[in-house]
Amino acid sequence: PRTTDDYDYANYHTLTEINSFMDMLVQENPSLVSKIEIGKSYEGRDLYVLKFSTGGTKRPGIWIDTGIHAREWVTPASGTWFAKKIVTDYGRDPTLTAILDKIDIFLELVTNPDGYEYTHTSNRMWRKTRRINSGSSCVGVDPNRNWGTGYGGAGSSSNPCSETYRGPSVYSEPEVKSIVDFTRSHGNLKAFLTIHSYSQMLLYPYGDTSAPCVDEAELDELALKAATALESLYGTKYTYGSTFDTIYQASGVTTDWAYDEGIKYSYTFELRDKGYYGFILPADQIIPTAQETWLALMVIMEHTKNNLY
Ligand code: PAY
Ligand code: ZN
Repeated sequence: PRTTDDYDYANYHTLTEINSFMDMLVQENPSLVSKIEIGKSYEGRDLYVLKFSTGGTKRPGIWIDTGIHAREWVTPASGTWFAKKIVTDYGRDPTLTAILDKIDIFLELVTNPDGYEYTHTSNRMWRKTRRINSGSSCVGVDPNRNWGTGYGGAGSSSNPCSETYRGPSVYSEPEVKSIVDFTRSHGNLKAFLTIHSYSQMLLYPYGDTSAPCVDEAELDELALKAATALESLYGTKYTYGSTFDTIYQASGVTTDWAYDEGIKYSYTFELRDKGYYGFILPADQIIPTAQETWLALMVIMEHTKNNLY
């Protein structure tokens, strides 16, 4: 494709194709979209974040990441669709326009590029980063067990061969550390939305403990509204609640960290399906998945805009 209008949103794409999508989007919408490099992956690939901003200085921000787990292909595919949706709807859809007139959106499409590339070249079911672990023949760290809150606890593994290996130390993965550094230097993120698949769930803190977070009532009510909006389009049913109560104990996860950094609206999405196809979701479900998820994202983003803190 030579423009983002020609891009095939209904199919899965390689890292190279997604990178060229980002460049086209920036080129076509220079006053709305820019591309930031927040660091480099373990294997040296650039970590890119799309910034959607209509101006201002240090406006409040909303973070969205997709593709932190390599095999969860529907997530970067949906993220790409979200990016196009934002540039299409800004100035046309009043709700999105009002959000972007106050808030910047940061979108990292391929948060684990080494792993993503590996799922295209070698092993479609790869989850982790591609770190070489000293003293082990097993490769990779789970980038969703490597964050500072609850790091090392139950619900993560010290075994490099495990799919939930937490890594040699907290923030050891450059893919994670780059987001930590970006978030802290920005200092004004108000929502942090990390997108996974599969399970059809909307999860909020905590994952490492059954103790409720202090904002649980508000996060739960907002999750209900977001899940209701999502379901309204195609009837896709989500369950929601804390990670601990809803899926399982998981420690060192993104949302627990983001929440404890002071970012109240911190959620993990688990997109389609509930396990029939699992990670190998057929490509004809990409656009419907993105469309329904967008409705939930809009609910959370609008609530964030109306409840800045
Ligand atoms: O961040 O809420 C969280 C933790 C839950 C996810 C995790 O284990 O990292 C859930 C799994 C994921 O998306 O990675 C669920 C999928 C189906 C899996 O790999 O088990
Ligand atoms: Zn995941």
